[in-house]
Amino acid sequence: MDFKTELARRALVIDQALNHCLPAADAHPSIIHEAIRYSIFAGGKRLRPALVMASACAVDGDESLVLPAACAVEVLHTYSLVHDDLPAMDNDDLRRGKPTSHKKFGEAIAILAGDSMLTMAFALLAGMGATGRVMPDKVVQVISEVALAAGTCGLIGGQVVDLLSSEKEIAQQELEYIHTHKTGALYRASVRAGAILSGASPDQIAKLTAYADNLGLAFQITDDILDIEGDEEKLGKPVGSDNINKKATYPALYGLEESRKLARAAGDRALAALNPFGAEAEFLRLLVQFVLSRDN
Ligand code: GRG
Repeated sequence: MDFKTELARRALVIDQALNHCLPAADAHPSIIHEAIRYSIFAGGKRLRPALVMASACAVDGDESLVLPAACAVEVLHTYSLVHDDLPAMDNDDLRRGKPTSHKKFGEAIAILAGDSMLTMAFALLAGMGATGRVMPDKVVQVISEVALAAGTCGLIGGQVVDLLSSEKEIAQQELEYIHTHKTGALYRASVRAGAILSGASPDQIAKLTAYADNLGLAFQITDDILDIEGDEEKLGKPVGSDNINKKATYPALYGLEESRKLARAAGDRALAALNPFGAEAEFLRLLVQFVLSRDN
C-alpha cells in the first residue's frame, strides 16, 4: 500500500461525505454556512477521520459504515481550530496558509461557526442511530466517547492548562497533560469510534487505544519540533537556539535530539500495539512513519 495514495483516497471520500452532510453555502443565513465550509475545506490533512476509517478496517469493519463518525471528528477538530485561533486564545491571523475564520468573517461569526460545528458533530453521530446499520448502543457509546474527548477531560481541559501555562516554565507532567488532552484525546476517540462501531472486541479496542495514545504523542512531539524549527527559520536563527526555551514544548524540556528520540520511541510503541493485527492494519502502521516524518 502506498500511504500517500491511500490517505488521498480517504481524504477524497471524507471530503465528498462532508460536502454532502454540511448545509449548502447559500442556505439561509448564508454567512454562517459559508464560514463553516470555509474552515472545513481549508486543506486539513484529514488524519482523524482517516483514523476512524482505518481503525474500522483493522477490525474487518466497513469504512463506509463509519463515515458519519469520520465526518463528525473532522467537524469537531475544525471547531477547535477556529476557536483556538480567536483573539482571546492564540490570536492567529493564518491557519493552513489562509486567513483564519475571524479574520475573514469577523469574530462573532467565527465563534458561532465553531459552536455550530461542535453541535453538528454530535448531530452526525446521533444520525447514525437512525440508519439501522449500527446498533444504537454502539452509537451511544461513541457519542459518549467523543463528548468526553471534547470536554473538560479532553480538548478543553488541555486548552485551559495550556492557556494558564503560557509564558512560564512548566514541568514534564503538565506538558504531558496538555498534549494528551489537546491532541491525544481526539486521536483516541477517533480510533475507538471506528473500532466500537465495527463491533471490535474489548481486547482489540484496548490495543487500538494504546496505538492511538502513542501515535498522538508522536504527532505532538513532532509538532513541537516543527513549531520550533519554523519559528527559528522565521527569526533567521539556527535551529536549536534560544527560542527553544520560550514555549511549553518537548524541545524546551528535553532539547531537540532527545525530543526526536522520544517521538521515535512513541512511534515504536504505537507499532508494537498493532502486532496482533494483520494486513488490514497496514494504513495504521504506515501512518506512524508519516506522522514522524511529516513537515507540516
Ligand atoms: C476547544 C478552543 C478549543 C481548543 C481545544 C484542540 C485544541 C484545544 C486546539 C486546537 C489547536 C491545536 C494547536 C491543537 C493541538 C493539536 C494540533 C497540532 C492540531 C493540528 O492538527 P493537524 O495538523 O491539522 O491534524 P490539520 O490542519 O491537518 O487539520
